[in-house]
Amino acid sequence: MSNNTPVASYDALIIGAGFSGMYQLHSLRDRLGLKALVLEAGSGVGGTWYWNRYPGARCDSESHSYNYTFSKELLAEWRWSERYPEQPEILRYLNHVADRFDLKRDIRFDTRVTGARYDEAANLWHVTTETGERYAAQYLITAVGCLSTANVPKIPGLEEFAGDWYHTGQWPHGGVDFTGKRVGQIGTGSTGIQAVPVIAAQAGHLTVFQRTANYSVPAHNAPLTPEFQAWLDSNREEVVQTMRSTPNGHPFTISERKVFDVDAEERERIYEAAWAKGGLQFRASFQDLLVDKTANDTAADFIKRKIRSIVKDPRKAAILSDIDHPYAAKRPPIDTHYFEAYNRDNVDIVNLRAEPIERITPNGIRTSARDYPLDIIVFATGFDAMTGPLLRLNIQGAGGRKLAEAWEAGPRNYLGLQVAGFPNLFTITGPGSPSVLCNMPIAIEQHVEWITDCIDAMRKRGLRRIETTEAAMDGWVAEVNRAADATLLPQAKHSWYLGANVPGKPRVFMPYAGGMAHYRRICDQVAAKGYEGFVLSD
Ligand code: N01
Repeated sequence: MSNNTPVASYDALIIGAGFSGMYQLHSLRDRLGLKALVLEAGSGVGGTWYWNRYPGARCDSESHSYNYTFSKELLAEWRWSERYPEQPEILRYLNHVADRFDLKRDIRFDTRVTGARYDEAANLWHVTTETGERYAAQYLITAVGCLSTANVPKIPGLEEFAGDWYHTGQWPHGGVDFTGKRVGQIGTGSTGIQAVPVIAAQAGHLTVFQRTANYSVPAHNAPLTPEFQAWLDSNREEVVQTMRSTPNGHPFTISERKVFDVDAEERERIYEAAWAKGGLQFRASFQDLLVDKTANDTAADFIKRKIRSIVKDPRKAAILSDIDHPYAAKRPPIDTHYFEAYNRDNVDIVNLRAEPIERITPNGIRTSARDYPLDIIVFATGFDAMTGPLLRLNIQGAGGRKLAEAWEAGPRNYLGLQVAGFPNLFTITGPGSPSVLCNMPIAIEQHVEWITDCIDAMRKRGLRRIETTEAAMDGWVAEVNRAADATLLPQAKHSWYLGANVPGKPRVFMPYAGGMAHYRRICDQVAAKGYEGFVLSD
């Protein structure tokens, strides 16, 4: 990059044009009248939904809850077609929003941020891009999502593989033709579980390489009926209120009953009904599923029995139901005929706990037991979650301190929103906020609105700089740990919530498990007390 490149100046720069960045742009530009610009690596809006085009990609939140709620008109005019929205439909929705609010004129596409440096003297953030552009702004807001840095495991030999390989989070826009191919898929998280039945239906043969067996509950996806739409039209306000008042931001409430309030027969009936209904609300059947291991065991046992009853081959059933963590301690997937796919003759499963992958050869995957010849390898291996997308921006705060240094032992911040030493930098759905433990649009809207209100309050008071303190961060990190330790979530040792899926990453429970509604109250109180825990100056 040449230093002669002119610097384009803004009040605020936003990185990423997904759900967060789009709403942040709308809020700062159209509500506060700021000069704001979004820098986006992709060629279109959508973020997660721009990149994740793998077979079967669909949201696990129900469609009528997976949208913005800030505009009544927008809510009323958009019609989802199915119970769970498919990736192309979500992308159409986000394009509709971008066009409706005329956002694209202030988004620079094909612009990947490669560095951001805070200039103390000028109180400005300087941002550089892969294409050599230079930008400056008073506020820098990251809207990069929690799951946008693909994790391709460093398996020896990948570069020698003679076939094709793909990561689900960087899927080719033209799709992949699996017809007649021998496909190997590594990974059985939410993504892998969505992809298996769709790939299986097309491929000659599919071998699934499973390291950690996983629970899944049927999604029971179906077209939305006119009756449901009519109900939604007359109950929209209540649905939004429910989403804003529950711990997880979904449009259903968590039952108040506990597992052992009912006898075994009644419990079985409740689980059967939840299974028949399908979806993420299975975990809302009882209030203590995520805090009491003995209670959780009853749900875990129910699902394991379901797996064994669906999967006909006892060997495959044993591998799939040998699950080592409490139900929902890892993000619980929902599926469309996932376990049923293993009843097909062209689908097999390999237990990597018994025969680990040794290397990739030109012809396929070699485990400690044998070679699996393959034409295509699909990495459904997840993401360097939460911290990965932030760290790869190469952010340097006051005194040139790198975010990577500040977070060497894991993410430390205040409210998931700010890091001491990085003034005027806000991280939407950063680690330490409810984010991935919540229906994302609800978490995103709360952060965007809080940041917007904060900047508005500063401007009204003639203030230009906001920075959190080490003490505030210490207190918040303790609260994040307390909230996680009050649940069974840290018990899943192979969870990306803990960073355990990326070798060498510090093991820290990253999202805030205290619940979205509680978190919202904390943030509101902080603001009401004049932004307690932050130092504001001019
Ligand atoms: O990723 P994951 P994902 N060798 O990290 C395995 C969201 N999402 O893309 O468990 C062998 O969950 C890994 O094994 P293990 C959702 O929040 C949302 O599926 O680490 N295997 C695991 O099986 C979700 O939680 C929707 O032992 C390796 C898998 O790969 C998040 O995205 C839809 C390996 C990775 O699972 C991430 O899901 C889909 C290795 N070296 C996803 N490395 C919605 O509906 C990793 N694995 C909104």
